[in-house]
Amino acid sequence: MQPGLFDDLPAALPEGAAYEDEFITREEEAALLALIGALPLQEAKYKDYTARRRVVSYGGVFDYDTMELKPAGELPAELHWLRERAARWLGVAPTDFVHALIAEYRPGTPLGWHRDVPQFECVVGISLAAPTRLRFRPYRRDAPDKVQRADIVNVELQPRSIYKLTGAARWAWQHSVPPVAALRYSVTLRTARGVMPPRPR
Ligand SMILES: O=C(O)CCC(=O)C(=O)O
Repeated sequence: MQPGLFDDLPAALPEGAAYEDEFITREEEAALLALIGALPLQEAKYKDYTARRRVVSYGGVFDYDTMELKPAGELPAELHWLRERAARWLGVAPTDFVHALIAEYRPGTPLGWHRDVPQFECVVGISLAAPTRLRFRPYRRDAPDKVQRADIVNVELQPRSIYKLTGAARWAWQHSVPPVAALRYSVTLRTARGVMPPRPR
């Protein structure tokens, strides 16, 4: 069984997903939290809906009104080491990560069921501060909410851990985060559509 999975839930993550604890040290986590505290996080907008999640994007920002990727600033230099380490872990070049999103989840903040926008391919996520669950359900285009409870797969995201969503986990499953119990942050990095590791890891 992969570390971090709940004992009473299905053992296997969807194909193309992986999870690893202690990807960064406590000191690195503290430095990232201090850095994030100084970044211009804003409540995310999805058309008419303003989410409770506060975010800042680098390398591109997805405009949900036009459904297009618009330009955004470069990833701050203080985050390059994290991008490099995550790239090594995934098996791509650091600059293959063309997008970064830093997200803050204040207590009670959820992230609804979704697949990431199709402009991107692989997703990796590094978790900071409080733990939470990442939930997966098979993506059914015809009836997204008709998924059986038994089909839902959960992984507990510990602070300092990393996960990846590639292949089927990325395209054939949706994911969500239930309302968090305590303040949590994530740094997610995305490759451009079609850019993936040469061999599955
Ligand atoms: O916070 C996380 O780890 C999940 C992020 C996510 O799914 C997203 O930003 O699309």
